Amino acid sequence: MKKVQSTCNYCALDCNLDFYVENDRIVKVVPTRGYPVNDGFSCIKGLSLDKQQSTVKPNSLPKIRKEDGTFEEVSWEEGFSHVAEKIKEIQEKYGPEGMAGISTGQLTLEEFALFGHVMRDYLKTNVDGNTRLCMATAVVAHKQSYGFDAPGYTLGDLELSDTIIFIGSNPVVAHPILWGRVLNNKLSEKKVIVIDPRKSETAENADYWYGLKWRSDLLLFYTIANQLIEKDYLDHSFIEENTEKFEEFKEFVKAYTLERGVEGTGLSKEQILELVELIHKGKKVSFWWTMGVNQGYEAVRTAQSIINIALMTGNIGKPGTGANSITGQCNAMSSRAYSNTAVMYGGGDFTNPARRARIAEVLGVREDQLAEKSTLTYNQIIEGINAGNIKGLWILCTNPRHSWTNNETFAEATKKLELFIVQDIYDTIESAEDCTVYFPVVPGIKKEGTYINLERRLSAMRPVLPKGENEISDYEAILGVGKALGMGEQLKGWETPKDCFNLMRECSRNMPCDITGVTWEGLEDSHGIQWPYPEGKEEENKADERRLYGDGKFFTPSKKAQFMFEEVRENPLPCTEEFPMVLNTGRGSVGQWHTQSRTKEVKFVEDVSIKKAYVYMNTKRAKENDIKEMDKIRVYSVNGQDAVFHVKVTDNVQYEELFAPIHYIECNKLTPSLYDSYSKEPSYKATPIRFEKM
Ligand SMILES: Nc1nc2c(c(=O)[nH]1)N[C@H]1C(S)=C(S)[C@@H](COP(=O)(O)OP(=O)(O)OC[C@H]3O[C@@H](n4cnc5c(=O)[nH]c(N)nc54)[C@H](O)[C@@H]3O)O[C@H]1N2
Ligand SMILES: Nc1nc2c(c(=O)[nH]1)N[C@H]1C(S)=C(S)[C@@H](COP(=O)(O)OP(=O)(O)OC[C@H]3O[C@@H](n4cnc5c(=O)[nH]c(N)nc54)[C@H](O)[C@@H]3O)O[C@H]1N2
Ligand code: SF4
Ligand SMILES: [Mo]
Repeated sequence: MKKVQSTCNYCALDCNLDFYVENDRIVKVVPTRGYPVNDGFSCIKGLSLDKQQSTVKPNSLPKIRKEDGTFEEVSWEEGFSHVAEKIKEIQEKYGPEGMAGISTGQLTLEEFALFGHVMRDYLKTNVDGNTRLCMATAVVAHKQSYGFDAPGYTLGDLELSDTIIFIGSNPVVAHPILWGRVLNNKLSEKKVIVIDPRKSETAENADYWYGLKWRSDLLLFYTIANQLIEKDYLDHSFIEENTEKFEEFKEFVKAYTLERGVEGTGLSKEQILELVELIHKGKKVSFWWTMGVNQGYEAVRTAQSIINIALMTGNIGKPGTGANSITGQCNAMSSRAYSNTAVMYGGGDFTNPARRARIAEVLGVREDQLAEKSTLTYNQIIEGINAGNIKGLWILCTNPRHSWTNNETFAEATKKLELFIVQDIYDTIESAEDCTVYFPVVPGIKKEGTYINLERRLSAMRPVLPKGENEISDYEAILGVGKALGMGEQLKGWETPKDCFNLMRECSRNMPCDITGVTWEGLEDSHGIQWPYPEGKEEENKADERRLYGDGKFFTPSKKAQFMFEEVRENPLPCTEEFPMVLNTGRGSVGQWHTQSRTKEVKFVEDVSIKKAYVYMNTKRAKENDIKEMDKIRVYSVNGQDAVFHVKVTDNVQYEELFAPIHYIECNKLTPSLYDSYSKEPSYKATPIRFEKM
């Protein structure tokens, strides 16, 4: 029996798994013992990866839609030349930006690096990622506060922290192995605190739950900051030596009185003061945030209000501390630095002359052969299609017809496209319904490449099974189109994922995310390697777990972290008499993954999960409306849409709230086209609604 160690390509933990293979069949999946992230454990999704060998159709060929609307199967060569011709035609007719792409945080580093090269460098088009729906807020917050998009923690910090505060984060469901690390923490003084309007599965298992009013986190953290200052619960020397703009911040938060905090957050004075004391008394306080923070209309400032608290109390860079953003998708961290979308390979702006020169040198091209600017954002791409300016779209490893906010606007957009390429492992996804070309590619178990997890750890994906006849990977599909487009010399050095990895390593040299010491072979069967890992410094970086900011130095020009703040804004989409309640949305269960295209891989879940869209409703509200478990309601949204849901009755959501799992397409039919002003991440979590019993 052969054993192959590879990476789980669902969530951002990037657990490593040992696949045992006999006669080209996976017979057993065992979480890798001794791997620092998941040491012999994993969740049900990782354990089910072997199911891909039967759920993904083997030996599929590309499909092109004919005039009569039916599909014709063609060879890969025909598929590539058809797509290349269509792209050229569109760019001739509508200009380079008449074509666009949507990338992902779930492919390998090498795959979206190549996609970015073909689409952005060569075709001069726009490509944004589904990471925009997810991590864009944290990216902008990090860049402004720390000077680089560099989450500094290591997962071991969860085991060392005496006060662990989760904000808008539900790891019991969304990051079970991370929650396992919390359980590993045996400190007698350990306290787990959850800040979430909903009594989530994590809140149910925490020591403290603060069920604040939705979208009031920014107000809460400014109120807390003001209290910490008034009580002088500060780390003065850290503030003095390692931060800037504290005095301005101090003045600014004076207006955020306890009374104002109580009124706006719905928490009591005692609750807020208790939280202040918990933060003060903790010796190693860590803050962990996820989508409850990232997906709002003032999300960047909210993330930074958490960073500010960590900075002013000196809870950063030391064991068990940090203002820590938890990433969602398995490779969002690679996508952020290596997709050539918002920043250049390895980080740095498209307008930075030194970076342009360096990247051109590494890729062996002229500077004018590199993308000239940061991409249009996801919302601008969809709006561009609907306005008739963009006529071609290529999406890979994402299902926006379901996951995009106000998702009927995506359905409307795709009908206007002359070329719509969908590249996926399942042709049954909602987004494929209107595609003009479908590219079937092999799943993770047949691919090779690199993943970077939430704590900056690189790990290897290696083929567990061989590819069958006609079967190709995402990398090969993108390369095929690049060649058909006539990229020629510009693809030199990109022949294989390993070649691409070596280019990306060079692009990272001397950047905060330097990975020049990592080698393709060195990553295999390893414990993974956290960046930075520069060449020549392997010995001093050999520890399995490393964190950033231990020396109090950040990546800004002054090396000091910045206090970033701005007045709390009035909610642009408040509840009204017509829409008096809010729709909260998020992950439903451990086994369900986003748009559920992959749920069939998790057989136990597929068998038991609810097939129809549902919402959670507060018991009192249900009683008042004579609604019983699994009754149907119609929910009307402020965006003008409505949809039918079954009801599950619970005390864990607020009276004014419904909570919809995102795994059903109805959910995002109702979410609005509202974004954070800086990150352009959708505000998915608080849509004004009303409902009607059916
Ligand atoms: N099983 C499973 N695991 C997953 C995923 C999956 O689809 N399925 N997806 C992965 C991905 S890509 C991501 S990004 C992560 C997401 O991981 P999480 O962000 O942890 O999950 P969510 O359920 O989206 O949202 C977390 C919480 O935010 C809360 N929230 C809503 N509004 C507010 C608010 O105003 N303030 C505060 N403080 N909280 C609020 C919600 O009630 C919810 O409990 O999960 C990853 N893991
Ligand atoms: N209301 C609301 N909406 C949300 C969120 C929310 O909290 N609330 N969360 C948002 C977030 S954080 C995220 S990350 C997005 C996720 O949204 P999506 O990215 O649209 O969701 P997925 O279902 O993960 O889509 C991944 C697709 O890739 C395919 N796939 C799997 N493996 C491969 C492969 O190797 N190659 C290729 N080419 N395809 C593959 C799968 O079949 C699937 O169709 O949803 C966002 N939408
Ligand atoms: S916790 Fe995340 S990475 Fe680990 S097995 Fe589960 S889905 Fe995969
Ligand atoms: Mo995500």
